[in-house]
Amino acid sequence: MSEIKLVFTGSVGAGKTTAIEIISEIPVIRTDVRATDSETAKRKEKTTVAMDYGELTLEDGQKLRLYGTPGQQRFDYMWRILVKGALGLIILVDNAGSDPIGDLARYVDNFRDFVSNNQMVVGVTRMDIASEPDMDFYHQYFAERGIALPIFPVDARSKTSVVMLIQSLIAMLEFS
Ligand SMILES: Nc1nc2c(ncn2[C@@H]2O[C@H](COP(=O)(O)OP(=O)(O)OP(=O)(O)O)[C@@H](O)[C@H]2O)c(=O)[nH]1
Ligand SMILES: [Mg+2]
Repeated sequence: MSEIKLVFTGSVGAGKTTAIEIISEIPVIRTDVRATDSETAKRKEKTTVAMDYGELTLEDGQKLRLYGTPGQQRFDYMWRILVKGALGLIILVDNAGSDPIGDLARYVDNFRDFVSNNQMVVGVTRMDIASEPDMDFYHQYFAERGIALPIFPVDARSKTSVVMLIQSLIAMLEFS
């Protein structure tokens, strides 16, 4: 594996753009614009409308191409375009959102075709703002539905935190 394409997806404001910015070794190509719909605008000033793109080379020389999707459902055509050729998916969920479990369930469902042939990890962000639901709750919710999901708490503003999440995804790819 010389180059690996990974895609960050997940709910509006979960930290996809932030995560790619913090780990990318090149200036990130981003397509953030001022949020126009009231639902997004009350949560954050800017939102991704097409994609983010960054790159990261791991210590062993493995090069990662990192793509971020828009969170807003109305741009879901971009989700399908961006996952083409990707080997792994990272779903970020904003734990301080109004329905984090529902958000995650929707993304898992949306990407179920991709996930049946590829690997996926979940990062739950903003747990410092909202500690509930906790990790046990997430694990139990998906286990009860027969969905095996590696779920980790992450802070999208922390390079170590995001790199750890990516390392776990890469490890899953290597052993799959
Ligand atoms: N307190 C806290 N803030 C966080 C954490 N992770 C991310 N953030 C903040 O949450 C915001 C996330 O914004 P973006 O990175 O634009 O989110 P996005 O997922 O790209 O959103 P869309 O492109 O609109 O879908 C930023 O202000 C981050 O600084 C966290 O763990 N704790
Ligand atoms: Mg974004």
